[in-house]
Amino acid sequence: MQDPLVAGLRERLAIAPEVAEALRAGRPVVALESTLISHGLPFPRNLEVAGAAEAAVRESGAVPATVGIRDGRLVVGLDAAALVELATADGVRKVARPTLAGALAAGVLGATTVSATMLACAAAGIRVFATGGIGGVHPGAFEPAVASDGLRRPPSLDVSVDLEELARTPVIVVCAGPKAILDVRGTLEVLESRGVPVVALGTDELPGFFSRASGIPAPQHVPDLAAAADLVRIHLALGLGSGVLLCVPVPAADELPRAEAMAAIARATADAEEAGIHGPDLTPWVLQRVADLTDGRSIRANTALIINNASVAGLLARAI
Ligand code: PSU
Ligand code: MN
Repeated sequence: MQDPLVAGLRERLAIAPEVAEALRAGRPVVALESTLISHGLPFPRNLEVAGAAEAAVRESGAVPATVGIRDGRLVVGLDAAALVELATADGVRKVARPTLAGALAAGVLGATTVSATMLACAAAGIRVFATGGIGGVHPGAFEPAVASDGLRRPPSLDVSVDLEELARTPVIVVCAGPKAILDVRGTLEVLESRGVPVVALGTDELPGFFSRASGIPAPQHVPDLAAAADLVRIHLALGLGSGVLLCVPVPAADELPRAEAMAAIARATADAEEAGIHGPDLTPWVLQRVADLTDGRSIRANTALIINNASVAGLLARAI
């Protein structure tokens, strides 16, 4: 990222004292996003996960910094009261790169997605960030969909700005793979075109978000954390400008069997089309529908993978 951009963003940061001190001393810091709290998981699970992800980062020996927006500032290191507000308030704004200035101007409470959280990381000097899954290419983004009324809908062109951010901001994003509700192959193609390394940890298959497997070979893989840290260090040192997507499988005990996940996702995606859900509302709507269709088992997987990613990110931040 260009320095003038970071400088402008830096003026908008409010960094918590503990995080600022750790950054000054060169101690490891892991950023966490807040859209999964406000839009990705239901209360009270969302609040539990927010706390558990921070605790997992600490147990790994790093300082957690959950990112959000309030009073015209990008807050890096939200306090407990702010986390409660994000988890419970109605109408929290979902803020990404295109809506960042609007949310800052309005002075509203906002939750940052992967793209906005990466921007905060770049400005604050945080190199490692943990989330659940990234946004990507939605099914039907590039091909016309046939709706149940028999009418052909034009391609939606719905590609998450998360992919653009990974292409232009040098931050390491630890996730459990692109969210399985996406066109995962299409998402990998866009990431490759845009120069983003996608690296699976401890498996040669791309992790499938709710399930450990996706049936898709990982573009790159490393056997362990030390190897991941080497790759990441070299990537950052090359100055290529892009981020890295490190994909970690959901813990085996908490995964959703792949067949069950795929069936629920297919149904939820069709229901979203039927209900006319589009744009930024689509991801939260489909995740909620998948949760209903699996009697909450998807939420158990989603919760476990977020906490596991936070823990791995903490270890990675220490290793680099
Ligand atoms: N990870 C989760 N649940 C979520 C998200 C990530 O486990 O809800 C959020 C992230 O903030 C991601 C966003 O950036 O979903 C993608 O939204 P969209 O498809 O509208 O770009
Ligand atoms: Mn979208």
